[in-house]
Amino acid sequence: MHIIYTDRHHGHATENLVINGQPIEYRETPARAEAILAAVRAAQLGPITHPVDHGLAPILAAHDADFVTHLRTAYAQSAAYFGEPRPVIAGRDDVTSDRVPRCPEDFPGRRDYYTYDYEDPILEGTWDAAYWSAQCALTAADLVRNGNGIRSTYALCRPPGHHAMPDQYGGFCYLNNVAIAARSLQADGPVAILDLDYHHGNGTQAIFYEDPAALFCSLHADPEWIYPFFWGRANERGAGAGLGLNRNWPLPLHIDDAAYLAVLGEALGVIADFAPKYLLVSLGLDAAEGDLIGQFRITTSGFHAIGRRIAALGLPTVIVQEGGYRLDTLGDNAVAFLKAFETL
Ligand code: Q9C
Ligand code: ZN
Repeated sequence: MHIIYTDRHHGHATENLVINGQPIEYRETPARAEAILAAVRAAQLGPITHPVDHGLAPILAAHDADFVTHLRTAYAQSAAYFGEPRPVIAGRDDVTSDRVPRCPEDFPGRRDYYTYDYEDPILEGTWDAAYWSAQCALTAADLVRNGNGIRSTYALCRPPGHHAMPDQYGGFCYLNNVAIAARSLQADGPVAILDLDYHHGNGTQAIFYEDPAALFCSLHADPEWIYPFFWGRANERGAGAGLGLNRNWPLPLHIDDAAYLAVLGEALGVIADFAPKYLLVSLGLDAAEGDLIGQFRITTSGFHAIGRRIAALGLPTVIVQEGGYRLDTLGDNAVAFLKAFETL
């Protein structure tokens, strides 16, 4: 298993965010990636290499140019507007699916326009971290595409990506790493994306909603109760030429291994029928038992079983890291999942 990682995420780090006067714990920390890195290194899963710089072009295949410009420049825009550098945080206190029809001219208006929630800071190092996180996914995709007998790769991405929409960030995500990698692989043929994060992959869903060359399947906590609330219901089936190629499985909040594996079997059947050239997996380890944000009960052996079922599809597979917040089991769960691909 080839693993792609860089420490460029370290500049995107905060633990004491203040949102509308309230201190909140920001759990999407550098320690997450470090815990996984230490575990995959100790398990000797394979070479760990740096991402190759693909530039902005493949990012712009998944995101709008004005949005990418905003992400790249928001920190400096904010410093100029307020007369001092400070974290960029939206001026609302809840997730919203509402949006003003056009991007406002003033900075606070622009700041809020490009995000649909409220707890994702843009710090001095956020653009750099998000850019290199996307490059990790792109490099992982290249290795599978170029063959050389490589059947599966793992992009140890941070920050995560699957909540990032074509032109809005949210859910700790800025650039949609898995979508960017998927778009690059689509040059060779249709792709399937399987999203295992505890939360619905609303960003990935939005990017491919009308795309006939991408199947999106997501298993996640029921958005009736759980973030991102406005997206992830079973009746969201795609549109236009992509109608039927978006599939959501909203699940009960405390689902265990056995019940999860049964639903996964359904999703894998849908993927097998689609017969994609490549499979991409959004690996959210926040489905784990005892996660600090998620409430599912997937065990370490459960993650191995999930990996085995997916590997049994026999598809060239790019695995992209998403959420996962329980630091003491994160590494073991990642290794358990990834080990299932050793025989692919
Ligand atoms: N008090 C990912 O897992 N809301 N994003 C959490 C915690 C946002 C999760 C509230 C959850 C976003 C990639
Ligand atoms: Zn998540």
